[in-house]
Amino acid sequence: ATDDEEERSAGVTALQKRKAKYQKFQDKFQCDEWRVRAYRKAIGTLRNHPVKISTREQALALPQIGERLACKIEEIATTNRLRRLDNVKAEPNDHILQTFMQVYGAGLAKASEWVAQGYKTLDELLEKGCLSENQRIGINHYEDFNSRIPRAEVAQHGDVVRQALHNIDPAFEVIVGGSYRRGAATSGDIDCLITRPDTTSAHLRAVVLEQLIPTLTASGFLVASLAATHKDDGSKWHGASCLPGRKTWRRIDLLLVPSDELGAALIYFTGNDIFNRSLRLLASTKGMRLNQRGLYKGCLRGHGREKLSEGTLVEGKDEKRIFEVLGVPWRVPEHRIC
Ligand code: DCP
Ligand code: MG
Ligand code: MN
Repeated sequence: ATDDEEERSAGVTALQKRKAKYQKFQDKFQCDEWRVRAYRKAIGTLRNHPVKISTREQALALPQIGERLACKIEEIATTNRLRRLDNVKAEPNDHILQTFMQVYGAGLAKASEWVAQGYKTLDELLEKGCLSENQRIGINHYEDFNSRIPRAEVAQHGDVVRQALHNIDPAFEVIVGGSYRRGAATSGDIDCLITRPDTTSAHLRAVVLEQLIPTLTASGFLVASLAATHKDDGSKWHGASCLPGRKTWRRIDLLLVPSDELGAALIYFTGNDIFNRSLRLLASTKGMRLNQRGLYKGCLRGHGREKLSEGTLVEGKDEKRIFEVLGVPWRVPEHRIC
């Protein structure tokens, strides 16, 4: 289920970060690997020594410790620091890494890879880098995707989607979620929840993928398709949109929500992410489970919080009711910031 997947993907991201960090460390010190080994041996020696070593002479008397290391040991033992380390500057590549990480579709792993390959600018990457189609779009629209979208413009994008859907079937509803629903003055992207009473998710998907998206692509509003997922019946489409007469491309997410799940989806896609996390945690402490499709009870968990049984659906449709069952006073979207 989605909440567990998310915890897992957060775990994976953390692992990737650690790996990139380690990689960077490794790249930097590759040339003097012997020095790392020397330090490791010296550390081992010091650890095994029964009394604290505080002078150069004492250190020199030990195995695996030479003149230069002995001096450093004395400095650390007497001043509690190593002056040489005070001058170690932040990695010169850090700002390049930061730049690359903000390319849509590139995570820390990809960005580190580009840095390791020696790329220094986005232009260099465009020219010579090995890029996926989405990464190329991400770089070509780097400024666009990294600038905040004024609230009024977010609403306009939502209006275009709503209008096009109403032309297909007036029963469809579009709710702009995410930071916009929380009342933010600017948003990073446009999160459109698309729903319709009494509809299966297969029907939602058919209308959106086979009618809405082609229509809005033909009209020039949808300018790129970046990713689509249809796991577990839940459907998301990620892309880019551009208002008529404008040049700036915006990131837009279309989230297909069967009406039975609207309440849970509203909670999930309104966020913010930290608020969601704390609601999920609260649910699990009450023996329930909350995800973007509903609130479930009788969900058995093992010692590591791993799921042993799915549980039964308590509420999915009604946002307020989900708060009620959880025992949380209703919070307007504007106050769902942690
Ligand atoms: N979400 C979440 N956990 C994540 C990612 C998203 O719970 N790891 C939920 C909460 C978010 C919502 O999805 O509010 C929409 O995700 P966005 O990434 O679009 O984030 P926001 O809309 O909140 O902020 P922004 O203005 O940056 O788009
Ligand atoms: Mg958003
Ligand atoms: Mn989004």
